[in-house]
Amino acid sequence: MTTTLLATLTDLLGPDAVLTGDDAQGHLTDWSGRFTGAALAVVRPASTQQVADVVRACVAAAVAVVPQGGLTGLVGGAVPAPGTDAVVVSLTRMRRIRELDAVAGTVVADAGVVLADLREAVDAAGWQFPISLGSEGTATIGGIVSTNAGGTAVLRHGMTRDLVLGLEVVLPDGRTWHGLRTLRKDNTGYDLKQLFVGAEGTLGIVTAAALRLVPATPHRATALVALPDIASAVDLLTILRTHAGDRVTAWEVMSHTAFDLVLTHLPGARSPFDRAHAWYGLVEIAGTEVSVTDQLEAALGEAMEGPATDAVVASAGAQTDRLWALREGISEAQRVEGLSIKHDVTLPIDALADFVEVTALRLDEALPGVRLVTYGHIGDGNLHHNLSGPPGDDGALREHAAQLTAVVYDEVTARGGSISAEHGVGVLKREAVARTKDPVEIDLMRTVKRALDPQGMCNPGKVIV
Ligand code: S2G
Ligand code: ZN
Repeated sequence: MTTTLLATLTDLLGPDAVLTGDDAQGHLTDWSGRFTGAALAVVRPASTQQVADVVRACVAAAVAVVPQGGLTGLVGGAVPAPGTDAVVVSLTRMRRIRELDAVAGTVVADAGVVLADLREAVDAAGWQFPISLGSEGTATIGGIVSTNAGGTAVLRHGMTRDLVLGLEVVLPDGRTWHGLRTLRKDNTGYDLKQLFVGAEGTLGIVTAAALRLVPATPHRATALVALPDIASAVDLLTILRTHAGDRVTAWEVMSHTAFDLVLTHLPGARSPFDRAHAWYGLVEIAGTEVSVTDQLEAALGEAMEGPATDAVVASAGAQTDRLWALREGISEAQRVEGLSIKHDVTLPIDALADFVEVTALRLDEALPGVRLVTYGHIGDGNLHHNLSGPPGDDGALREHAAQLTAVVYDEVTARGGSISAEHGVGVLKREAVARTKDPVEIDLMRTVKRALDPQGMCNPGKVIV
């Protein structure tokens, strides 16, 4: 069966677009480095028609397909699950921006378009596509749609889900759903596109997306704020909004542990403050008027009377970039430091401070010296409550990983939070989601999966058990 399928795929796509053996290796481990799969082949179709042809061939051979974009995921969602025979379908050859409507503020892009390239093309047309990720130089449009990616501007513009107007999807039976409408209003039945956003390729292969753009905000005012604790970051969100309303585009928080890792590992990184602080916040206010700087300074003036202990306002582009690099460098800095146990969680905003305090105690009981590399999108209630081992002791962290994660998820669930805010479920969180989510919700998700993919063709072993 395998050789017949490989021959069919090669006939369909040409030999250069069917990778096996060593040629396929670069497609089999995701960004986290924790998940490596095995594939019968990795194929690189050049069109939606070719994707549909591949799916039909795999259906005939009863071999599953695993859709793949830039492979920047962290939960094993885009590589074959352990023990599954599959063909990886990489969308990275499909990189056309099909249409950009600078009047309506919409864009239609192939799944393989790199996020940074889309953002650049849209900027040039006087708009912006506001999904901003550290991995945007590699992440693809199909990938951010399939994982419902978030990033640092969710506070103002929402997640990818909020920006999708229509989709083109190759379904598990090989049919293509041509749903690339850019209409703002279309109330003609179920909102089918939302089934596929965040489904991680388990209901079909997203081959293109029609996306909503937002007006450009050329004036950005950015500041790094020193804080005594995370509760102050929550208090400051109210002050920022009082002064700048919906122009508050980002409000990111970092523990000193996270901040210090960046100072250690990011070449040229240095703190703008003359002493260390317990927590740091990065705020960005953006708009069409220069007054955003006045609004930021007024907000910081009030903040210095209360929750803030110091603040530095970026005076120009280069300093803005340096402040953002302190935040965007955390993920890489923690990777350089060693093993990172990641917890991408959401909590009610008023529960964040208590969650951090209680988990710090419980985690240190479980593994004395464990380091909380906590940072994230405070306005969304989303923390990356990532753990590094006691200095130089990744072994102890690896040994206690399951116990430490159980503590974090236990405290999240107890506060009505979510154990996956923006990174999705993949392989990593499938069991935990099945354990913690409402059984009716699990049953509904299984019903949808059975209805759309009765043969279990698309991305088996991911998202739902
Ligand atoms: C971020 C990146 C993933 C991680 O930087 O906001 O989503 O936790 C994270 O390393
Ligand atoms: Zn994040």
